[in-house]
Amino acid sequence: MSRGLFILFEGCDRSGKTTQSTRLVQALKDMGIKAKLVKFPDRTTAIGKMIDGYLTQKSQLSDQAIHLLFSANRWEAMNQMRADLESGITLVVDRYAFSGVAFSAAKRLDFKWCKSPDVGLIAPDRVFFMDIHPDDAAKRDGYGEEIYEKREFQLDVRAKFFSMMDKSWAIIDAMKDVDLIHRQILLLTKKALQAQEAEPVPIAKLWT
Ligand code: Z5A
Repeated sequence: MSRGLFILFEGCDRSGKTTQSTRLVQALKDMGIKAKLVKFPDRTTAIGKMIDGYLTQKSQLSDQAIHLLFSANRWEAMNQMRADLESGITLVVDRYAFSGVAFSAAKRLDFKWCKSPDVGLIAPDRVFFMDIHPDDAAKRDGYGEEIYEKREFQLDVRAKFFSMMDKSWAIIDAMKDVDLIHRQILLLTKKALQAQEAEPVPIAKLWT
């Protein structure tokens, strides 16, 4: 049995990551493909609860401490994610280490330092970057409720994402119609699954 793929959604706030990752998982299941949604931060764990307190501005943490908590929140999920991938489940992940680096580097923490705690995590096979200008994101429901949702900061975060892209990334115009985006992403995912079937690639490590 071939392994599952690690499909990642990254992007700025309110860009539609949750909308599209949820729809992709459902579409894959409808096609008979084993798929699971994973979201970071996972606010259900003890570490995740500390992160949630920070994001909703109920507690304060230094920039370094919150950065390391986000990373720890990913590391605590690694064994399960590896087991799922090895058992043939395709993981659709909503935010990951690139968010970690983009947000912390935008706070002026050293870029290399920001990457270091996430070195060796499982690397994604395909990344969909949901691209939206912060001015357009600000018009969407729920924007501005959490600590990072400020225009200049979001512009910097977007630039940091662009600096980390490689050939596994696809830039998706997040201003398009929800159904249209879904069809585009499903097509790209099917291609990635076919490529993996034809020429299997082992699970890789991030930034090694
Ligand atoms: N963070 C970090 O600093 N370090 C890390 O390591 C990680 C994260 C992992 C919480 O993340 C914060 O944590 C986040 C980054 C930081 N910054 N903030 N604030 P989160 O993922 O839990 O929350 P979020 O980034 O704010 O994402 P979100 O609220 O889940 O937004 P989204 O998933 O990208 O969008 P959505 O919920 O699918 O859609 C938002 C709205 O737009 C909703 O009303 C939709 O109906 C609408 N929508 C969606 N698509 C469309 C289209 N195509 N057209 C029109 N309207 C649309």
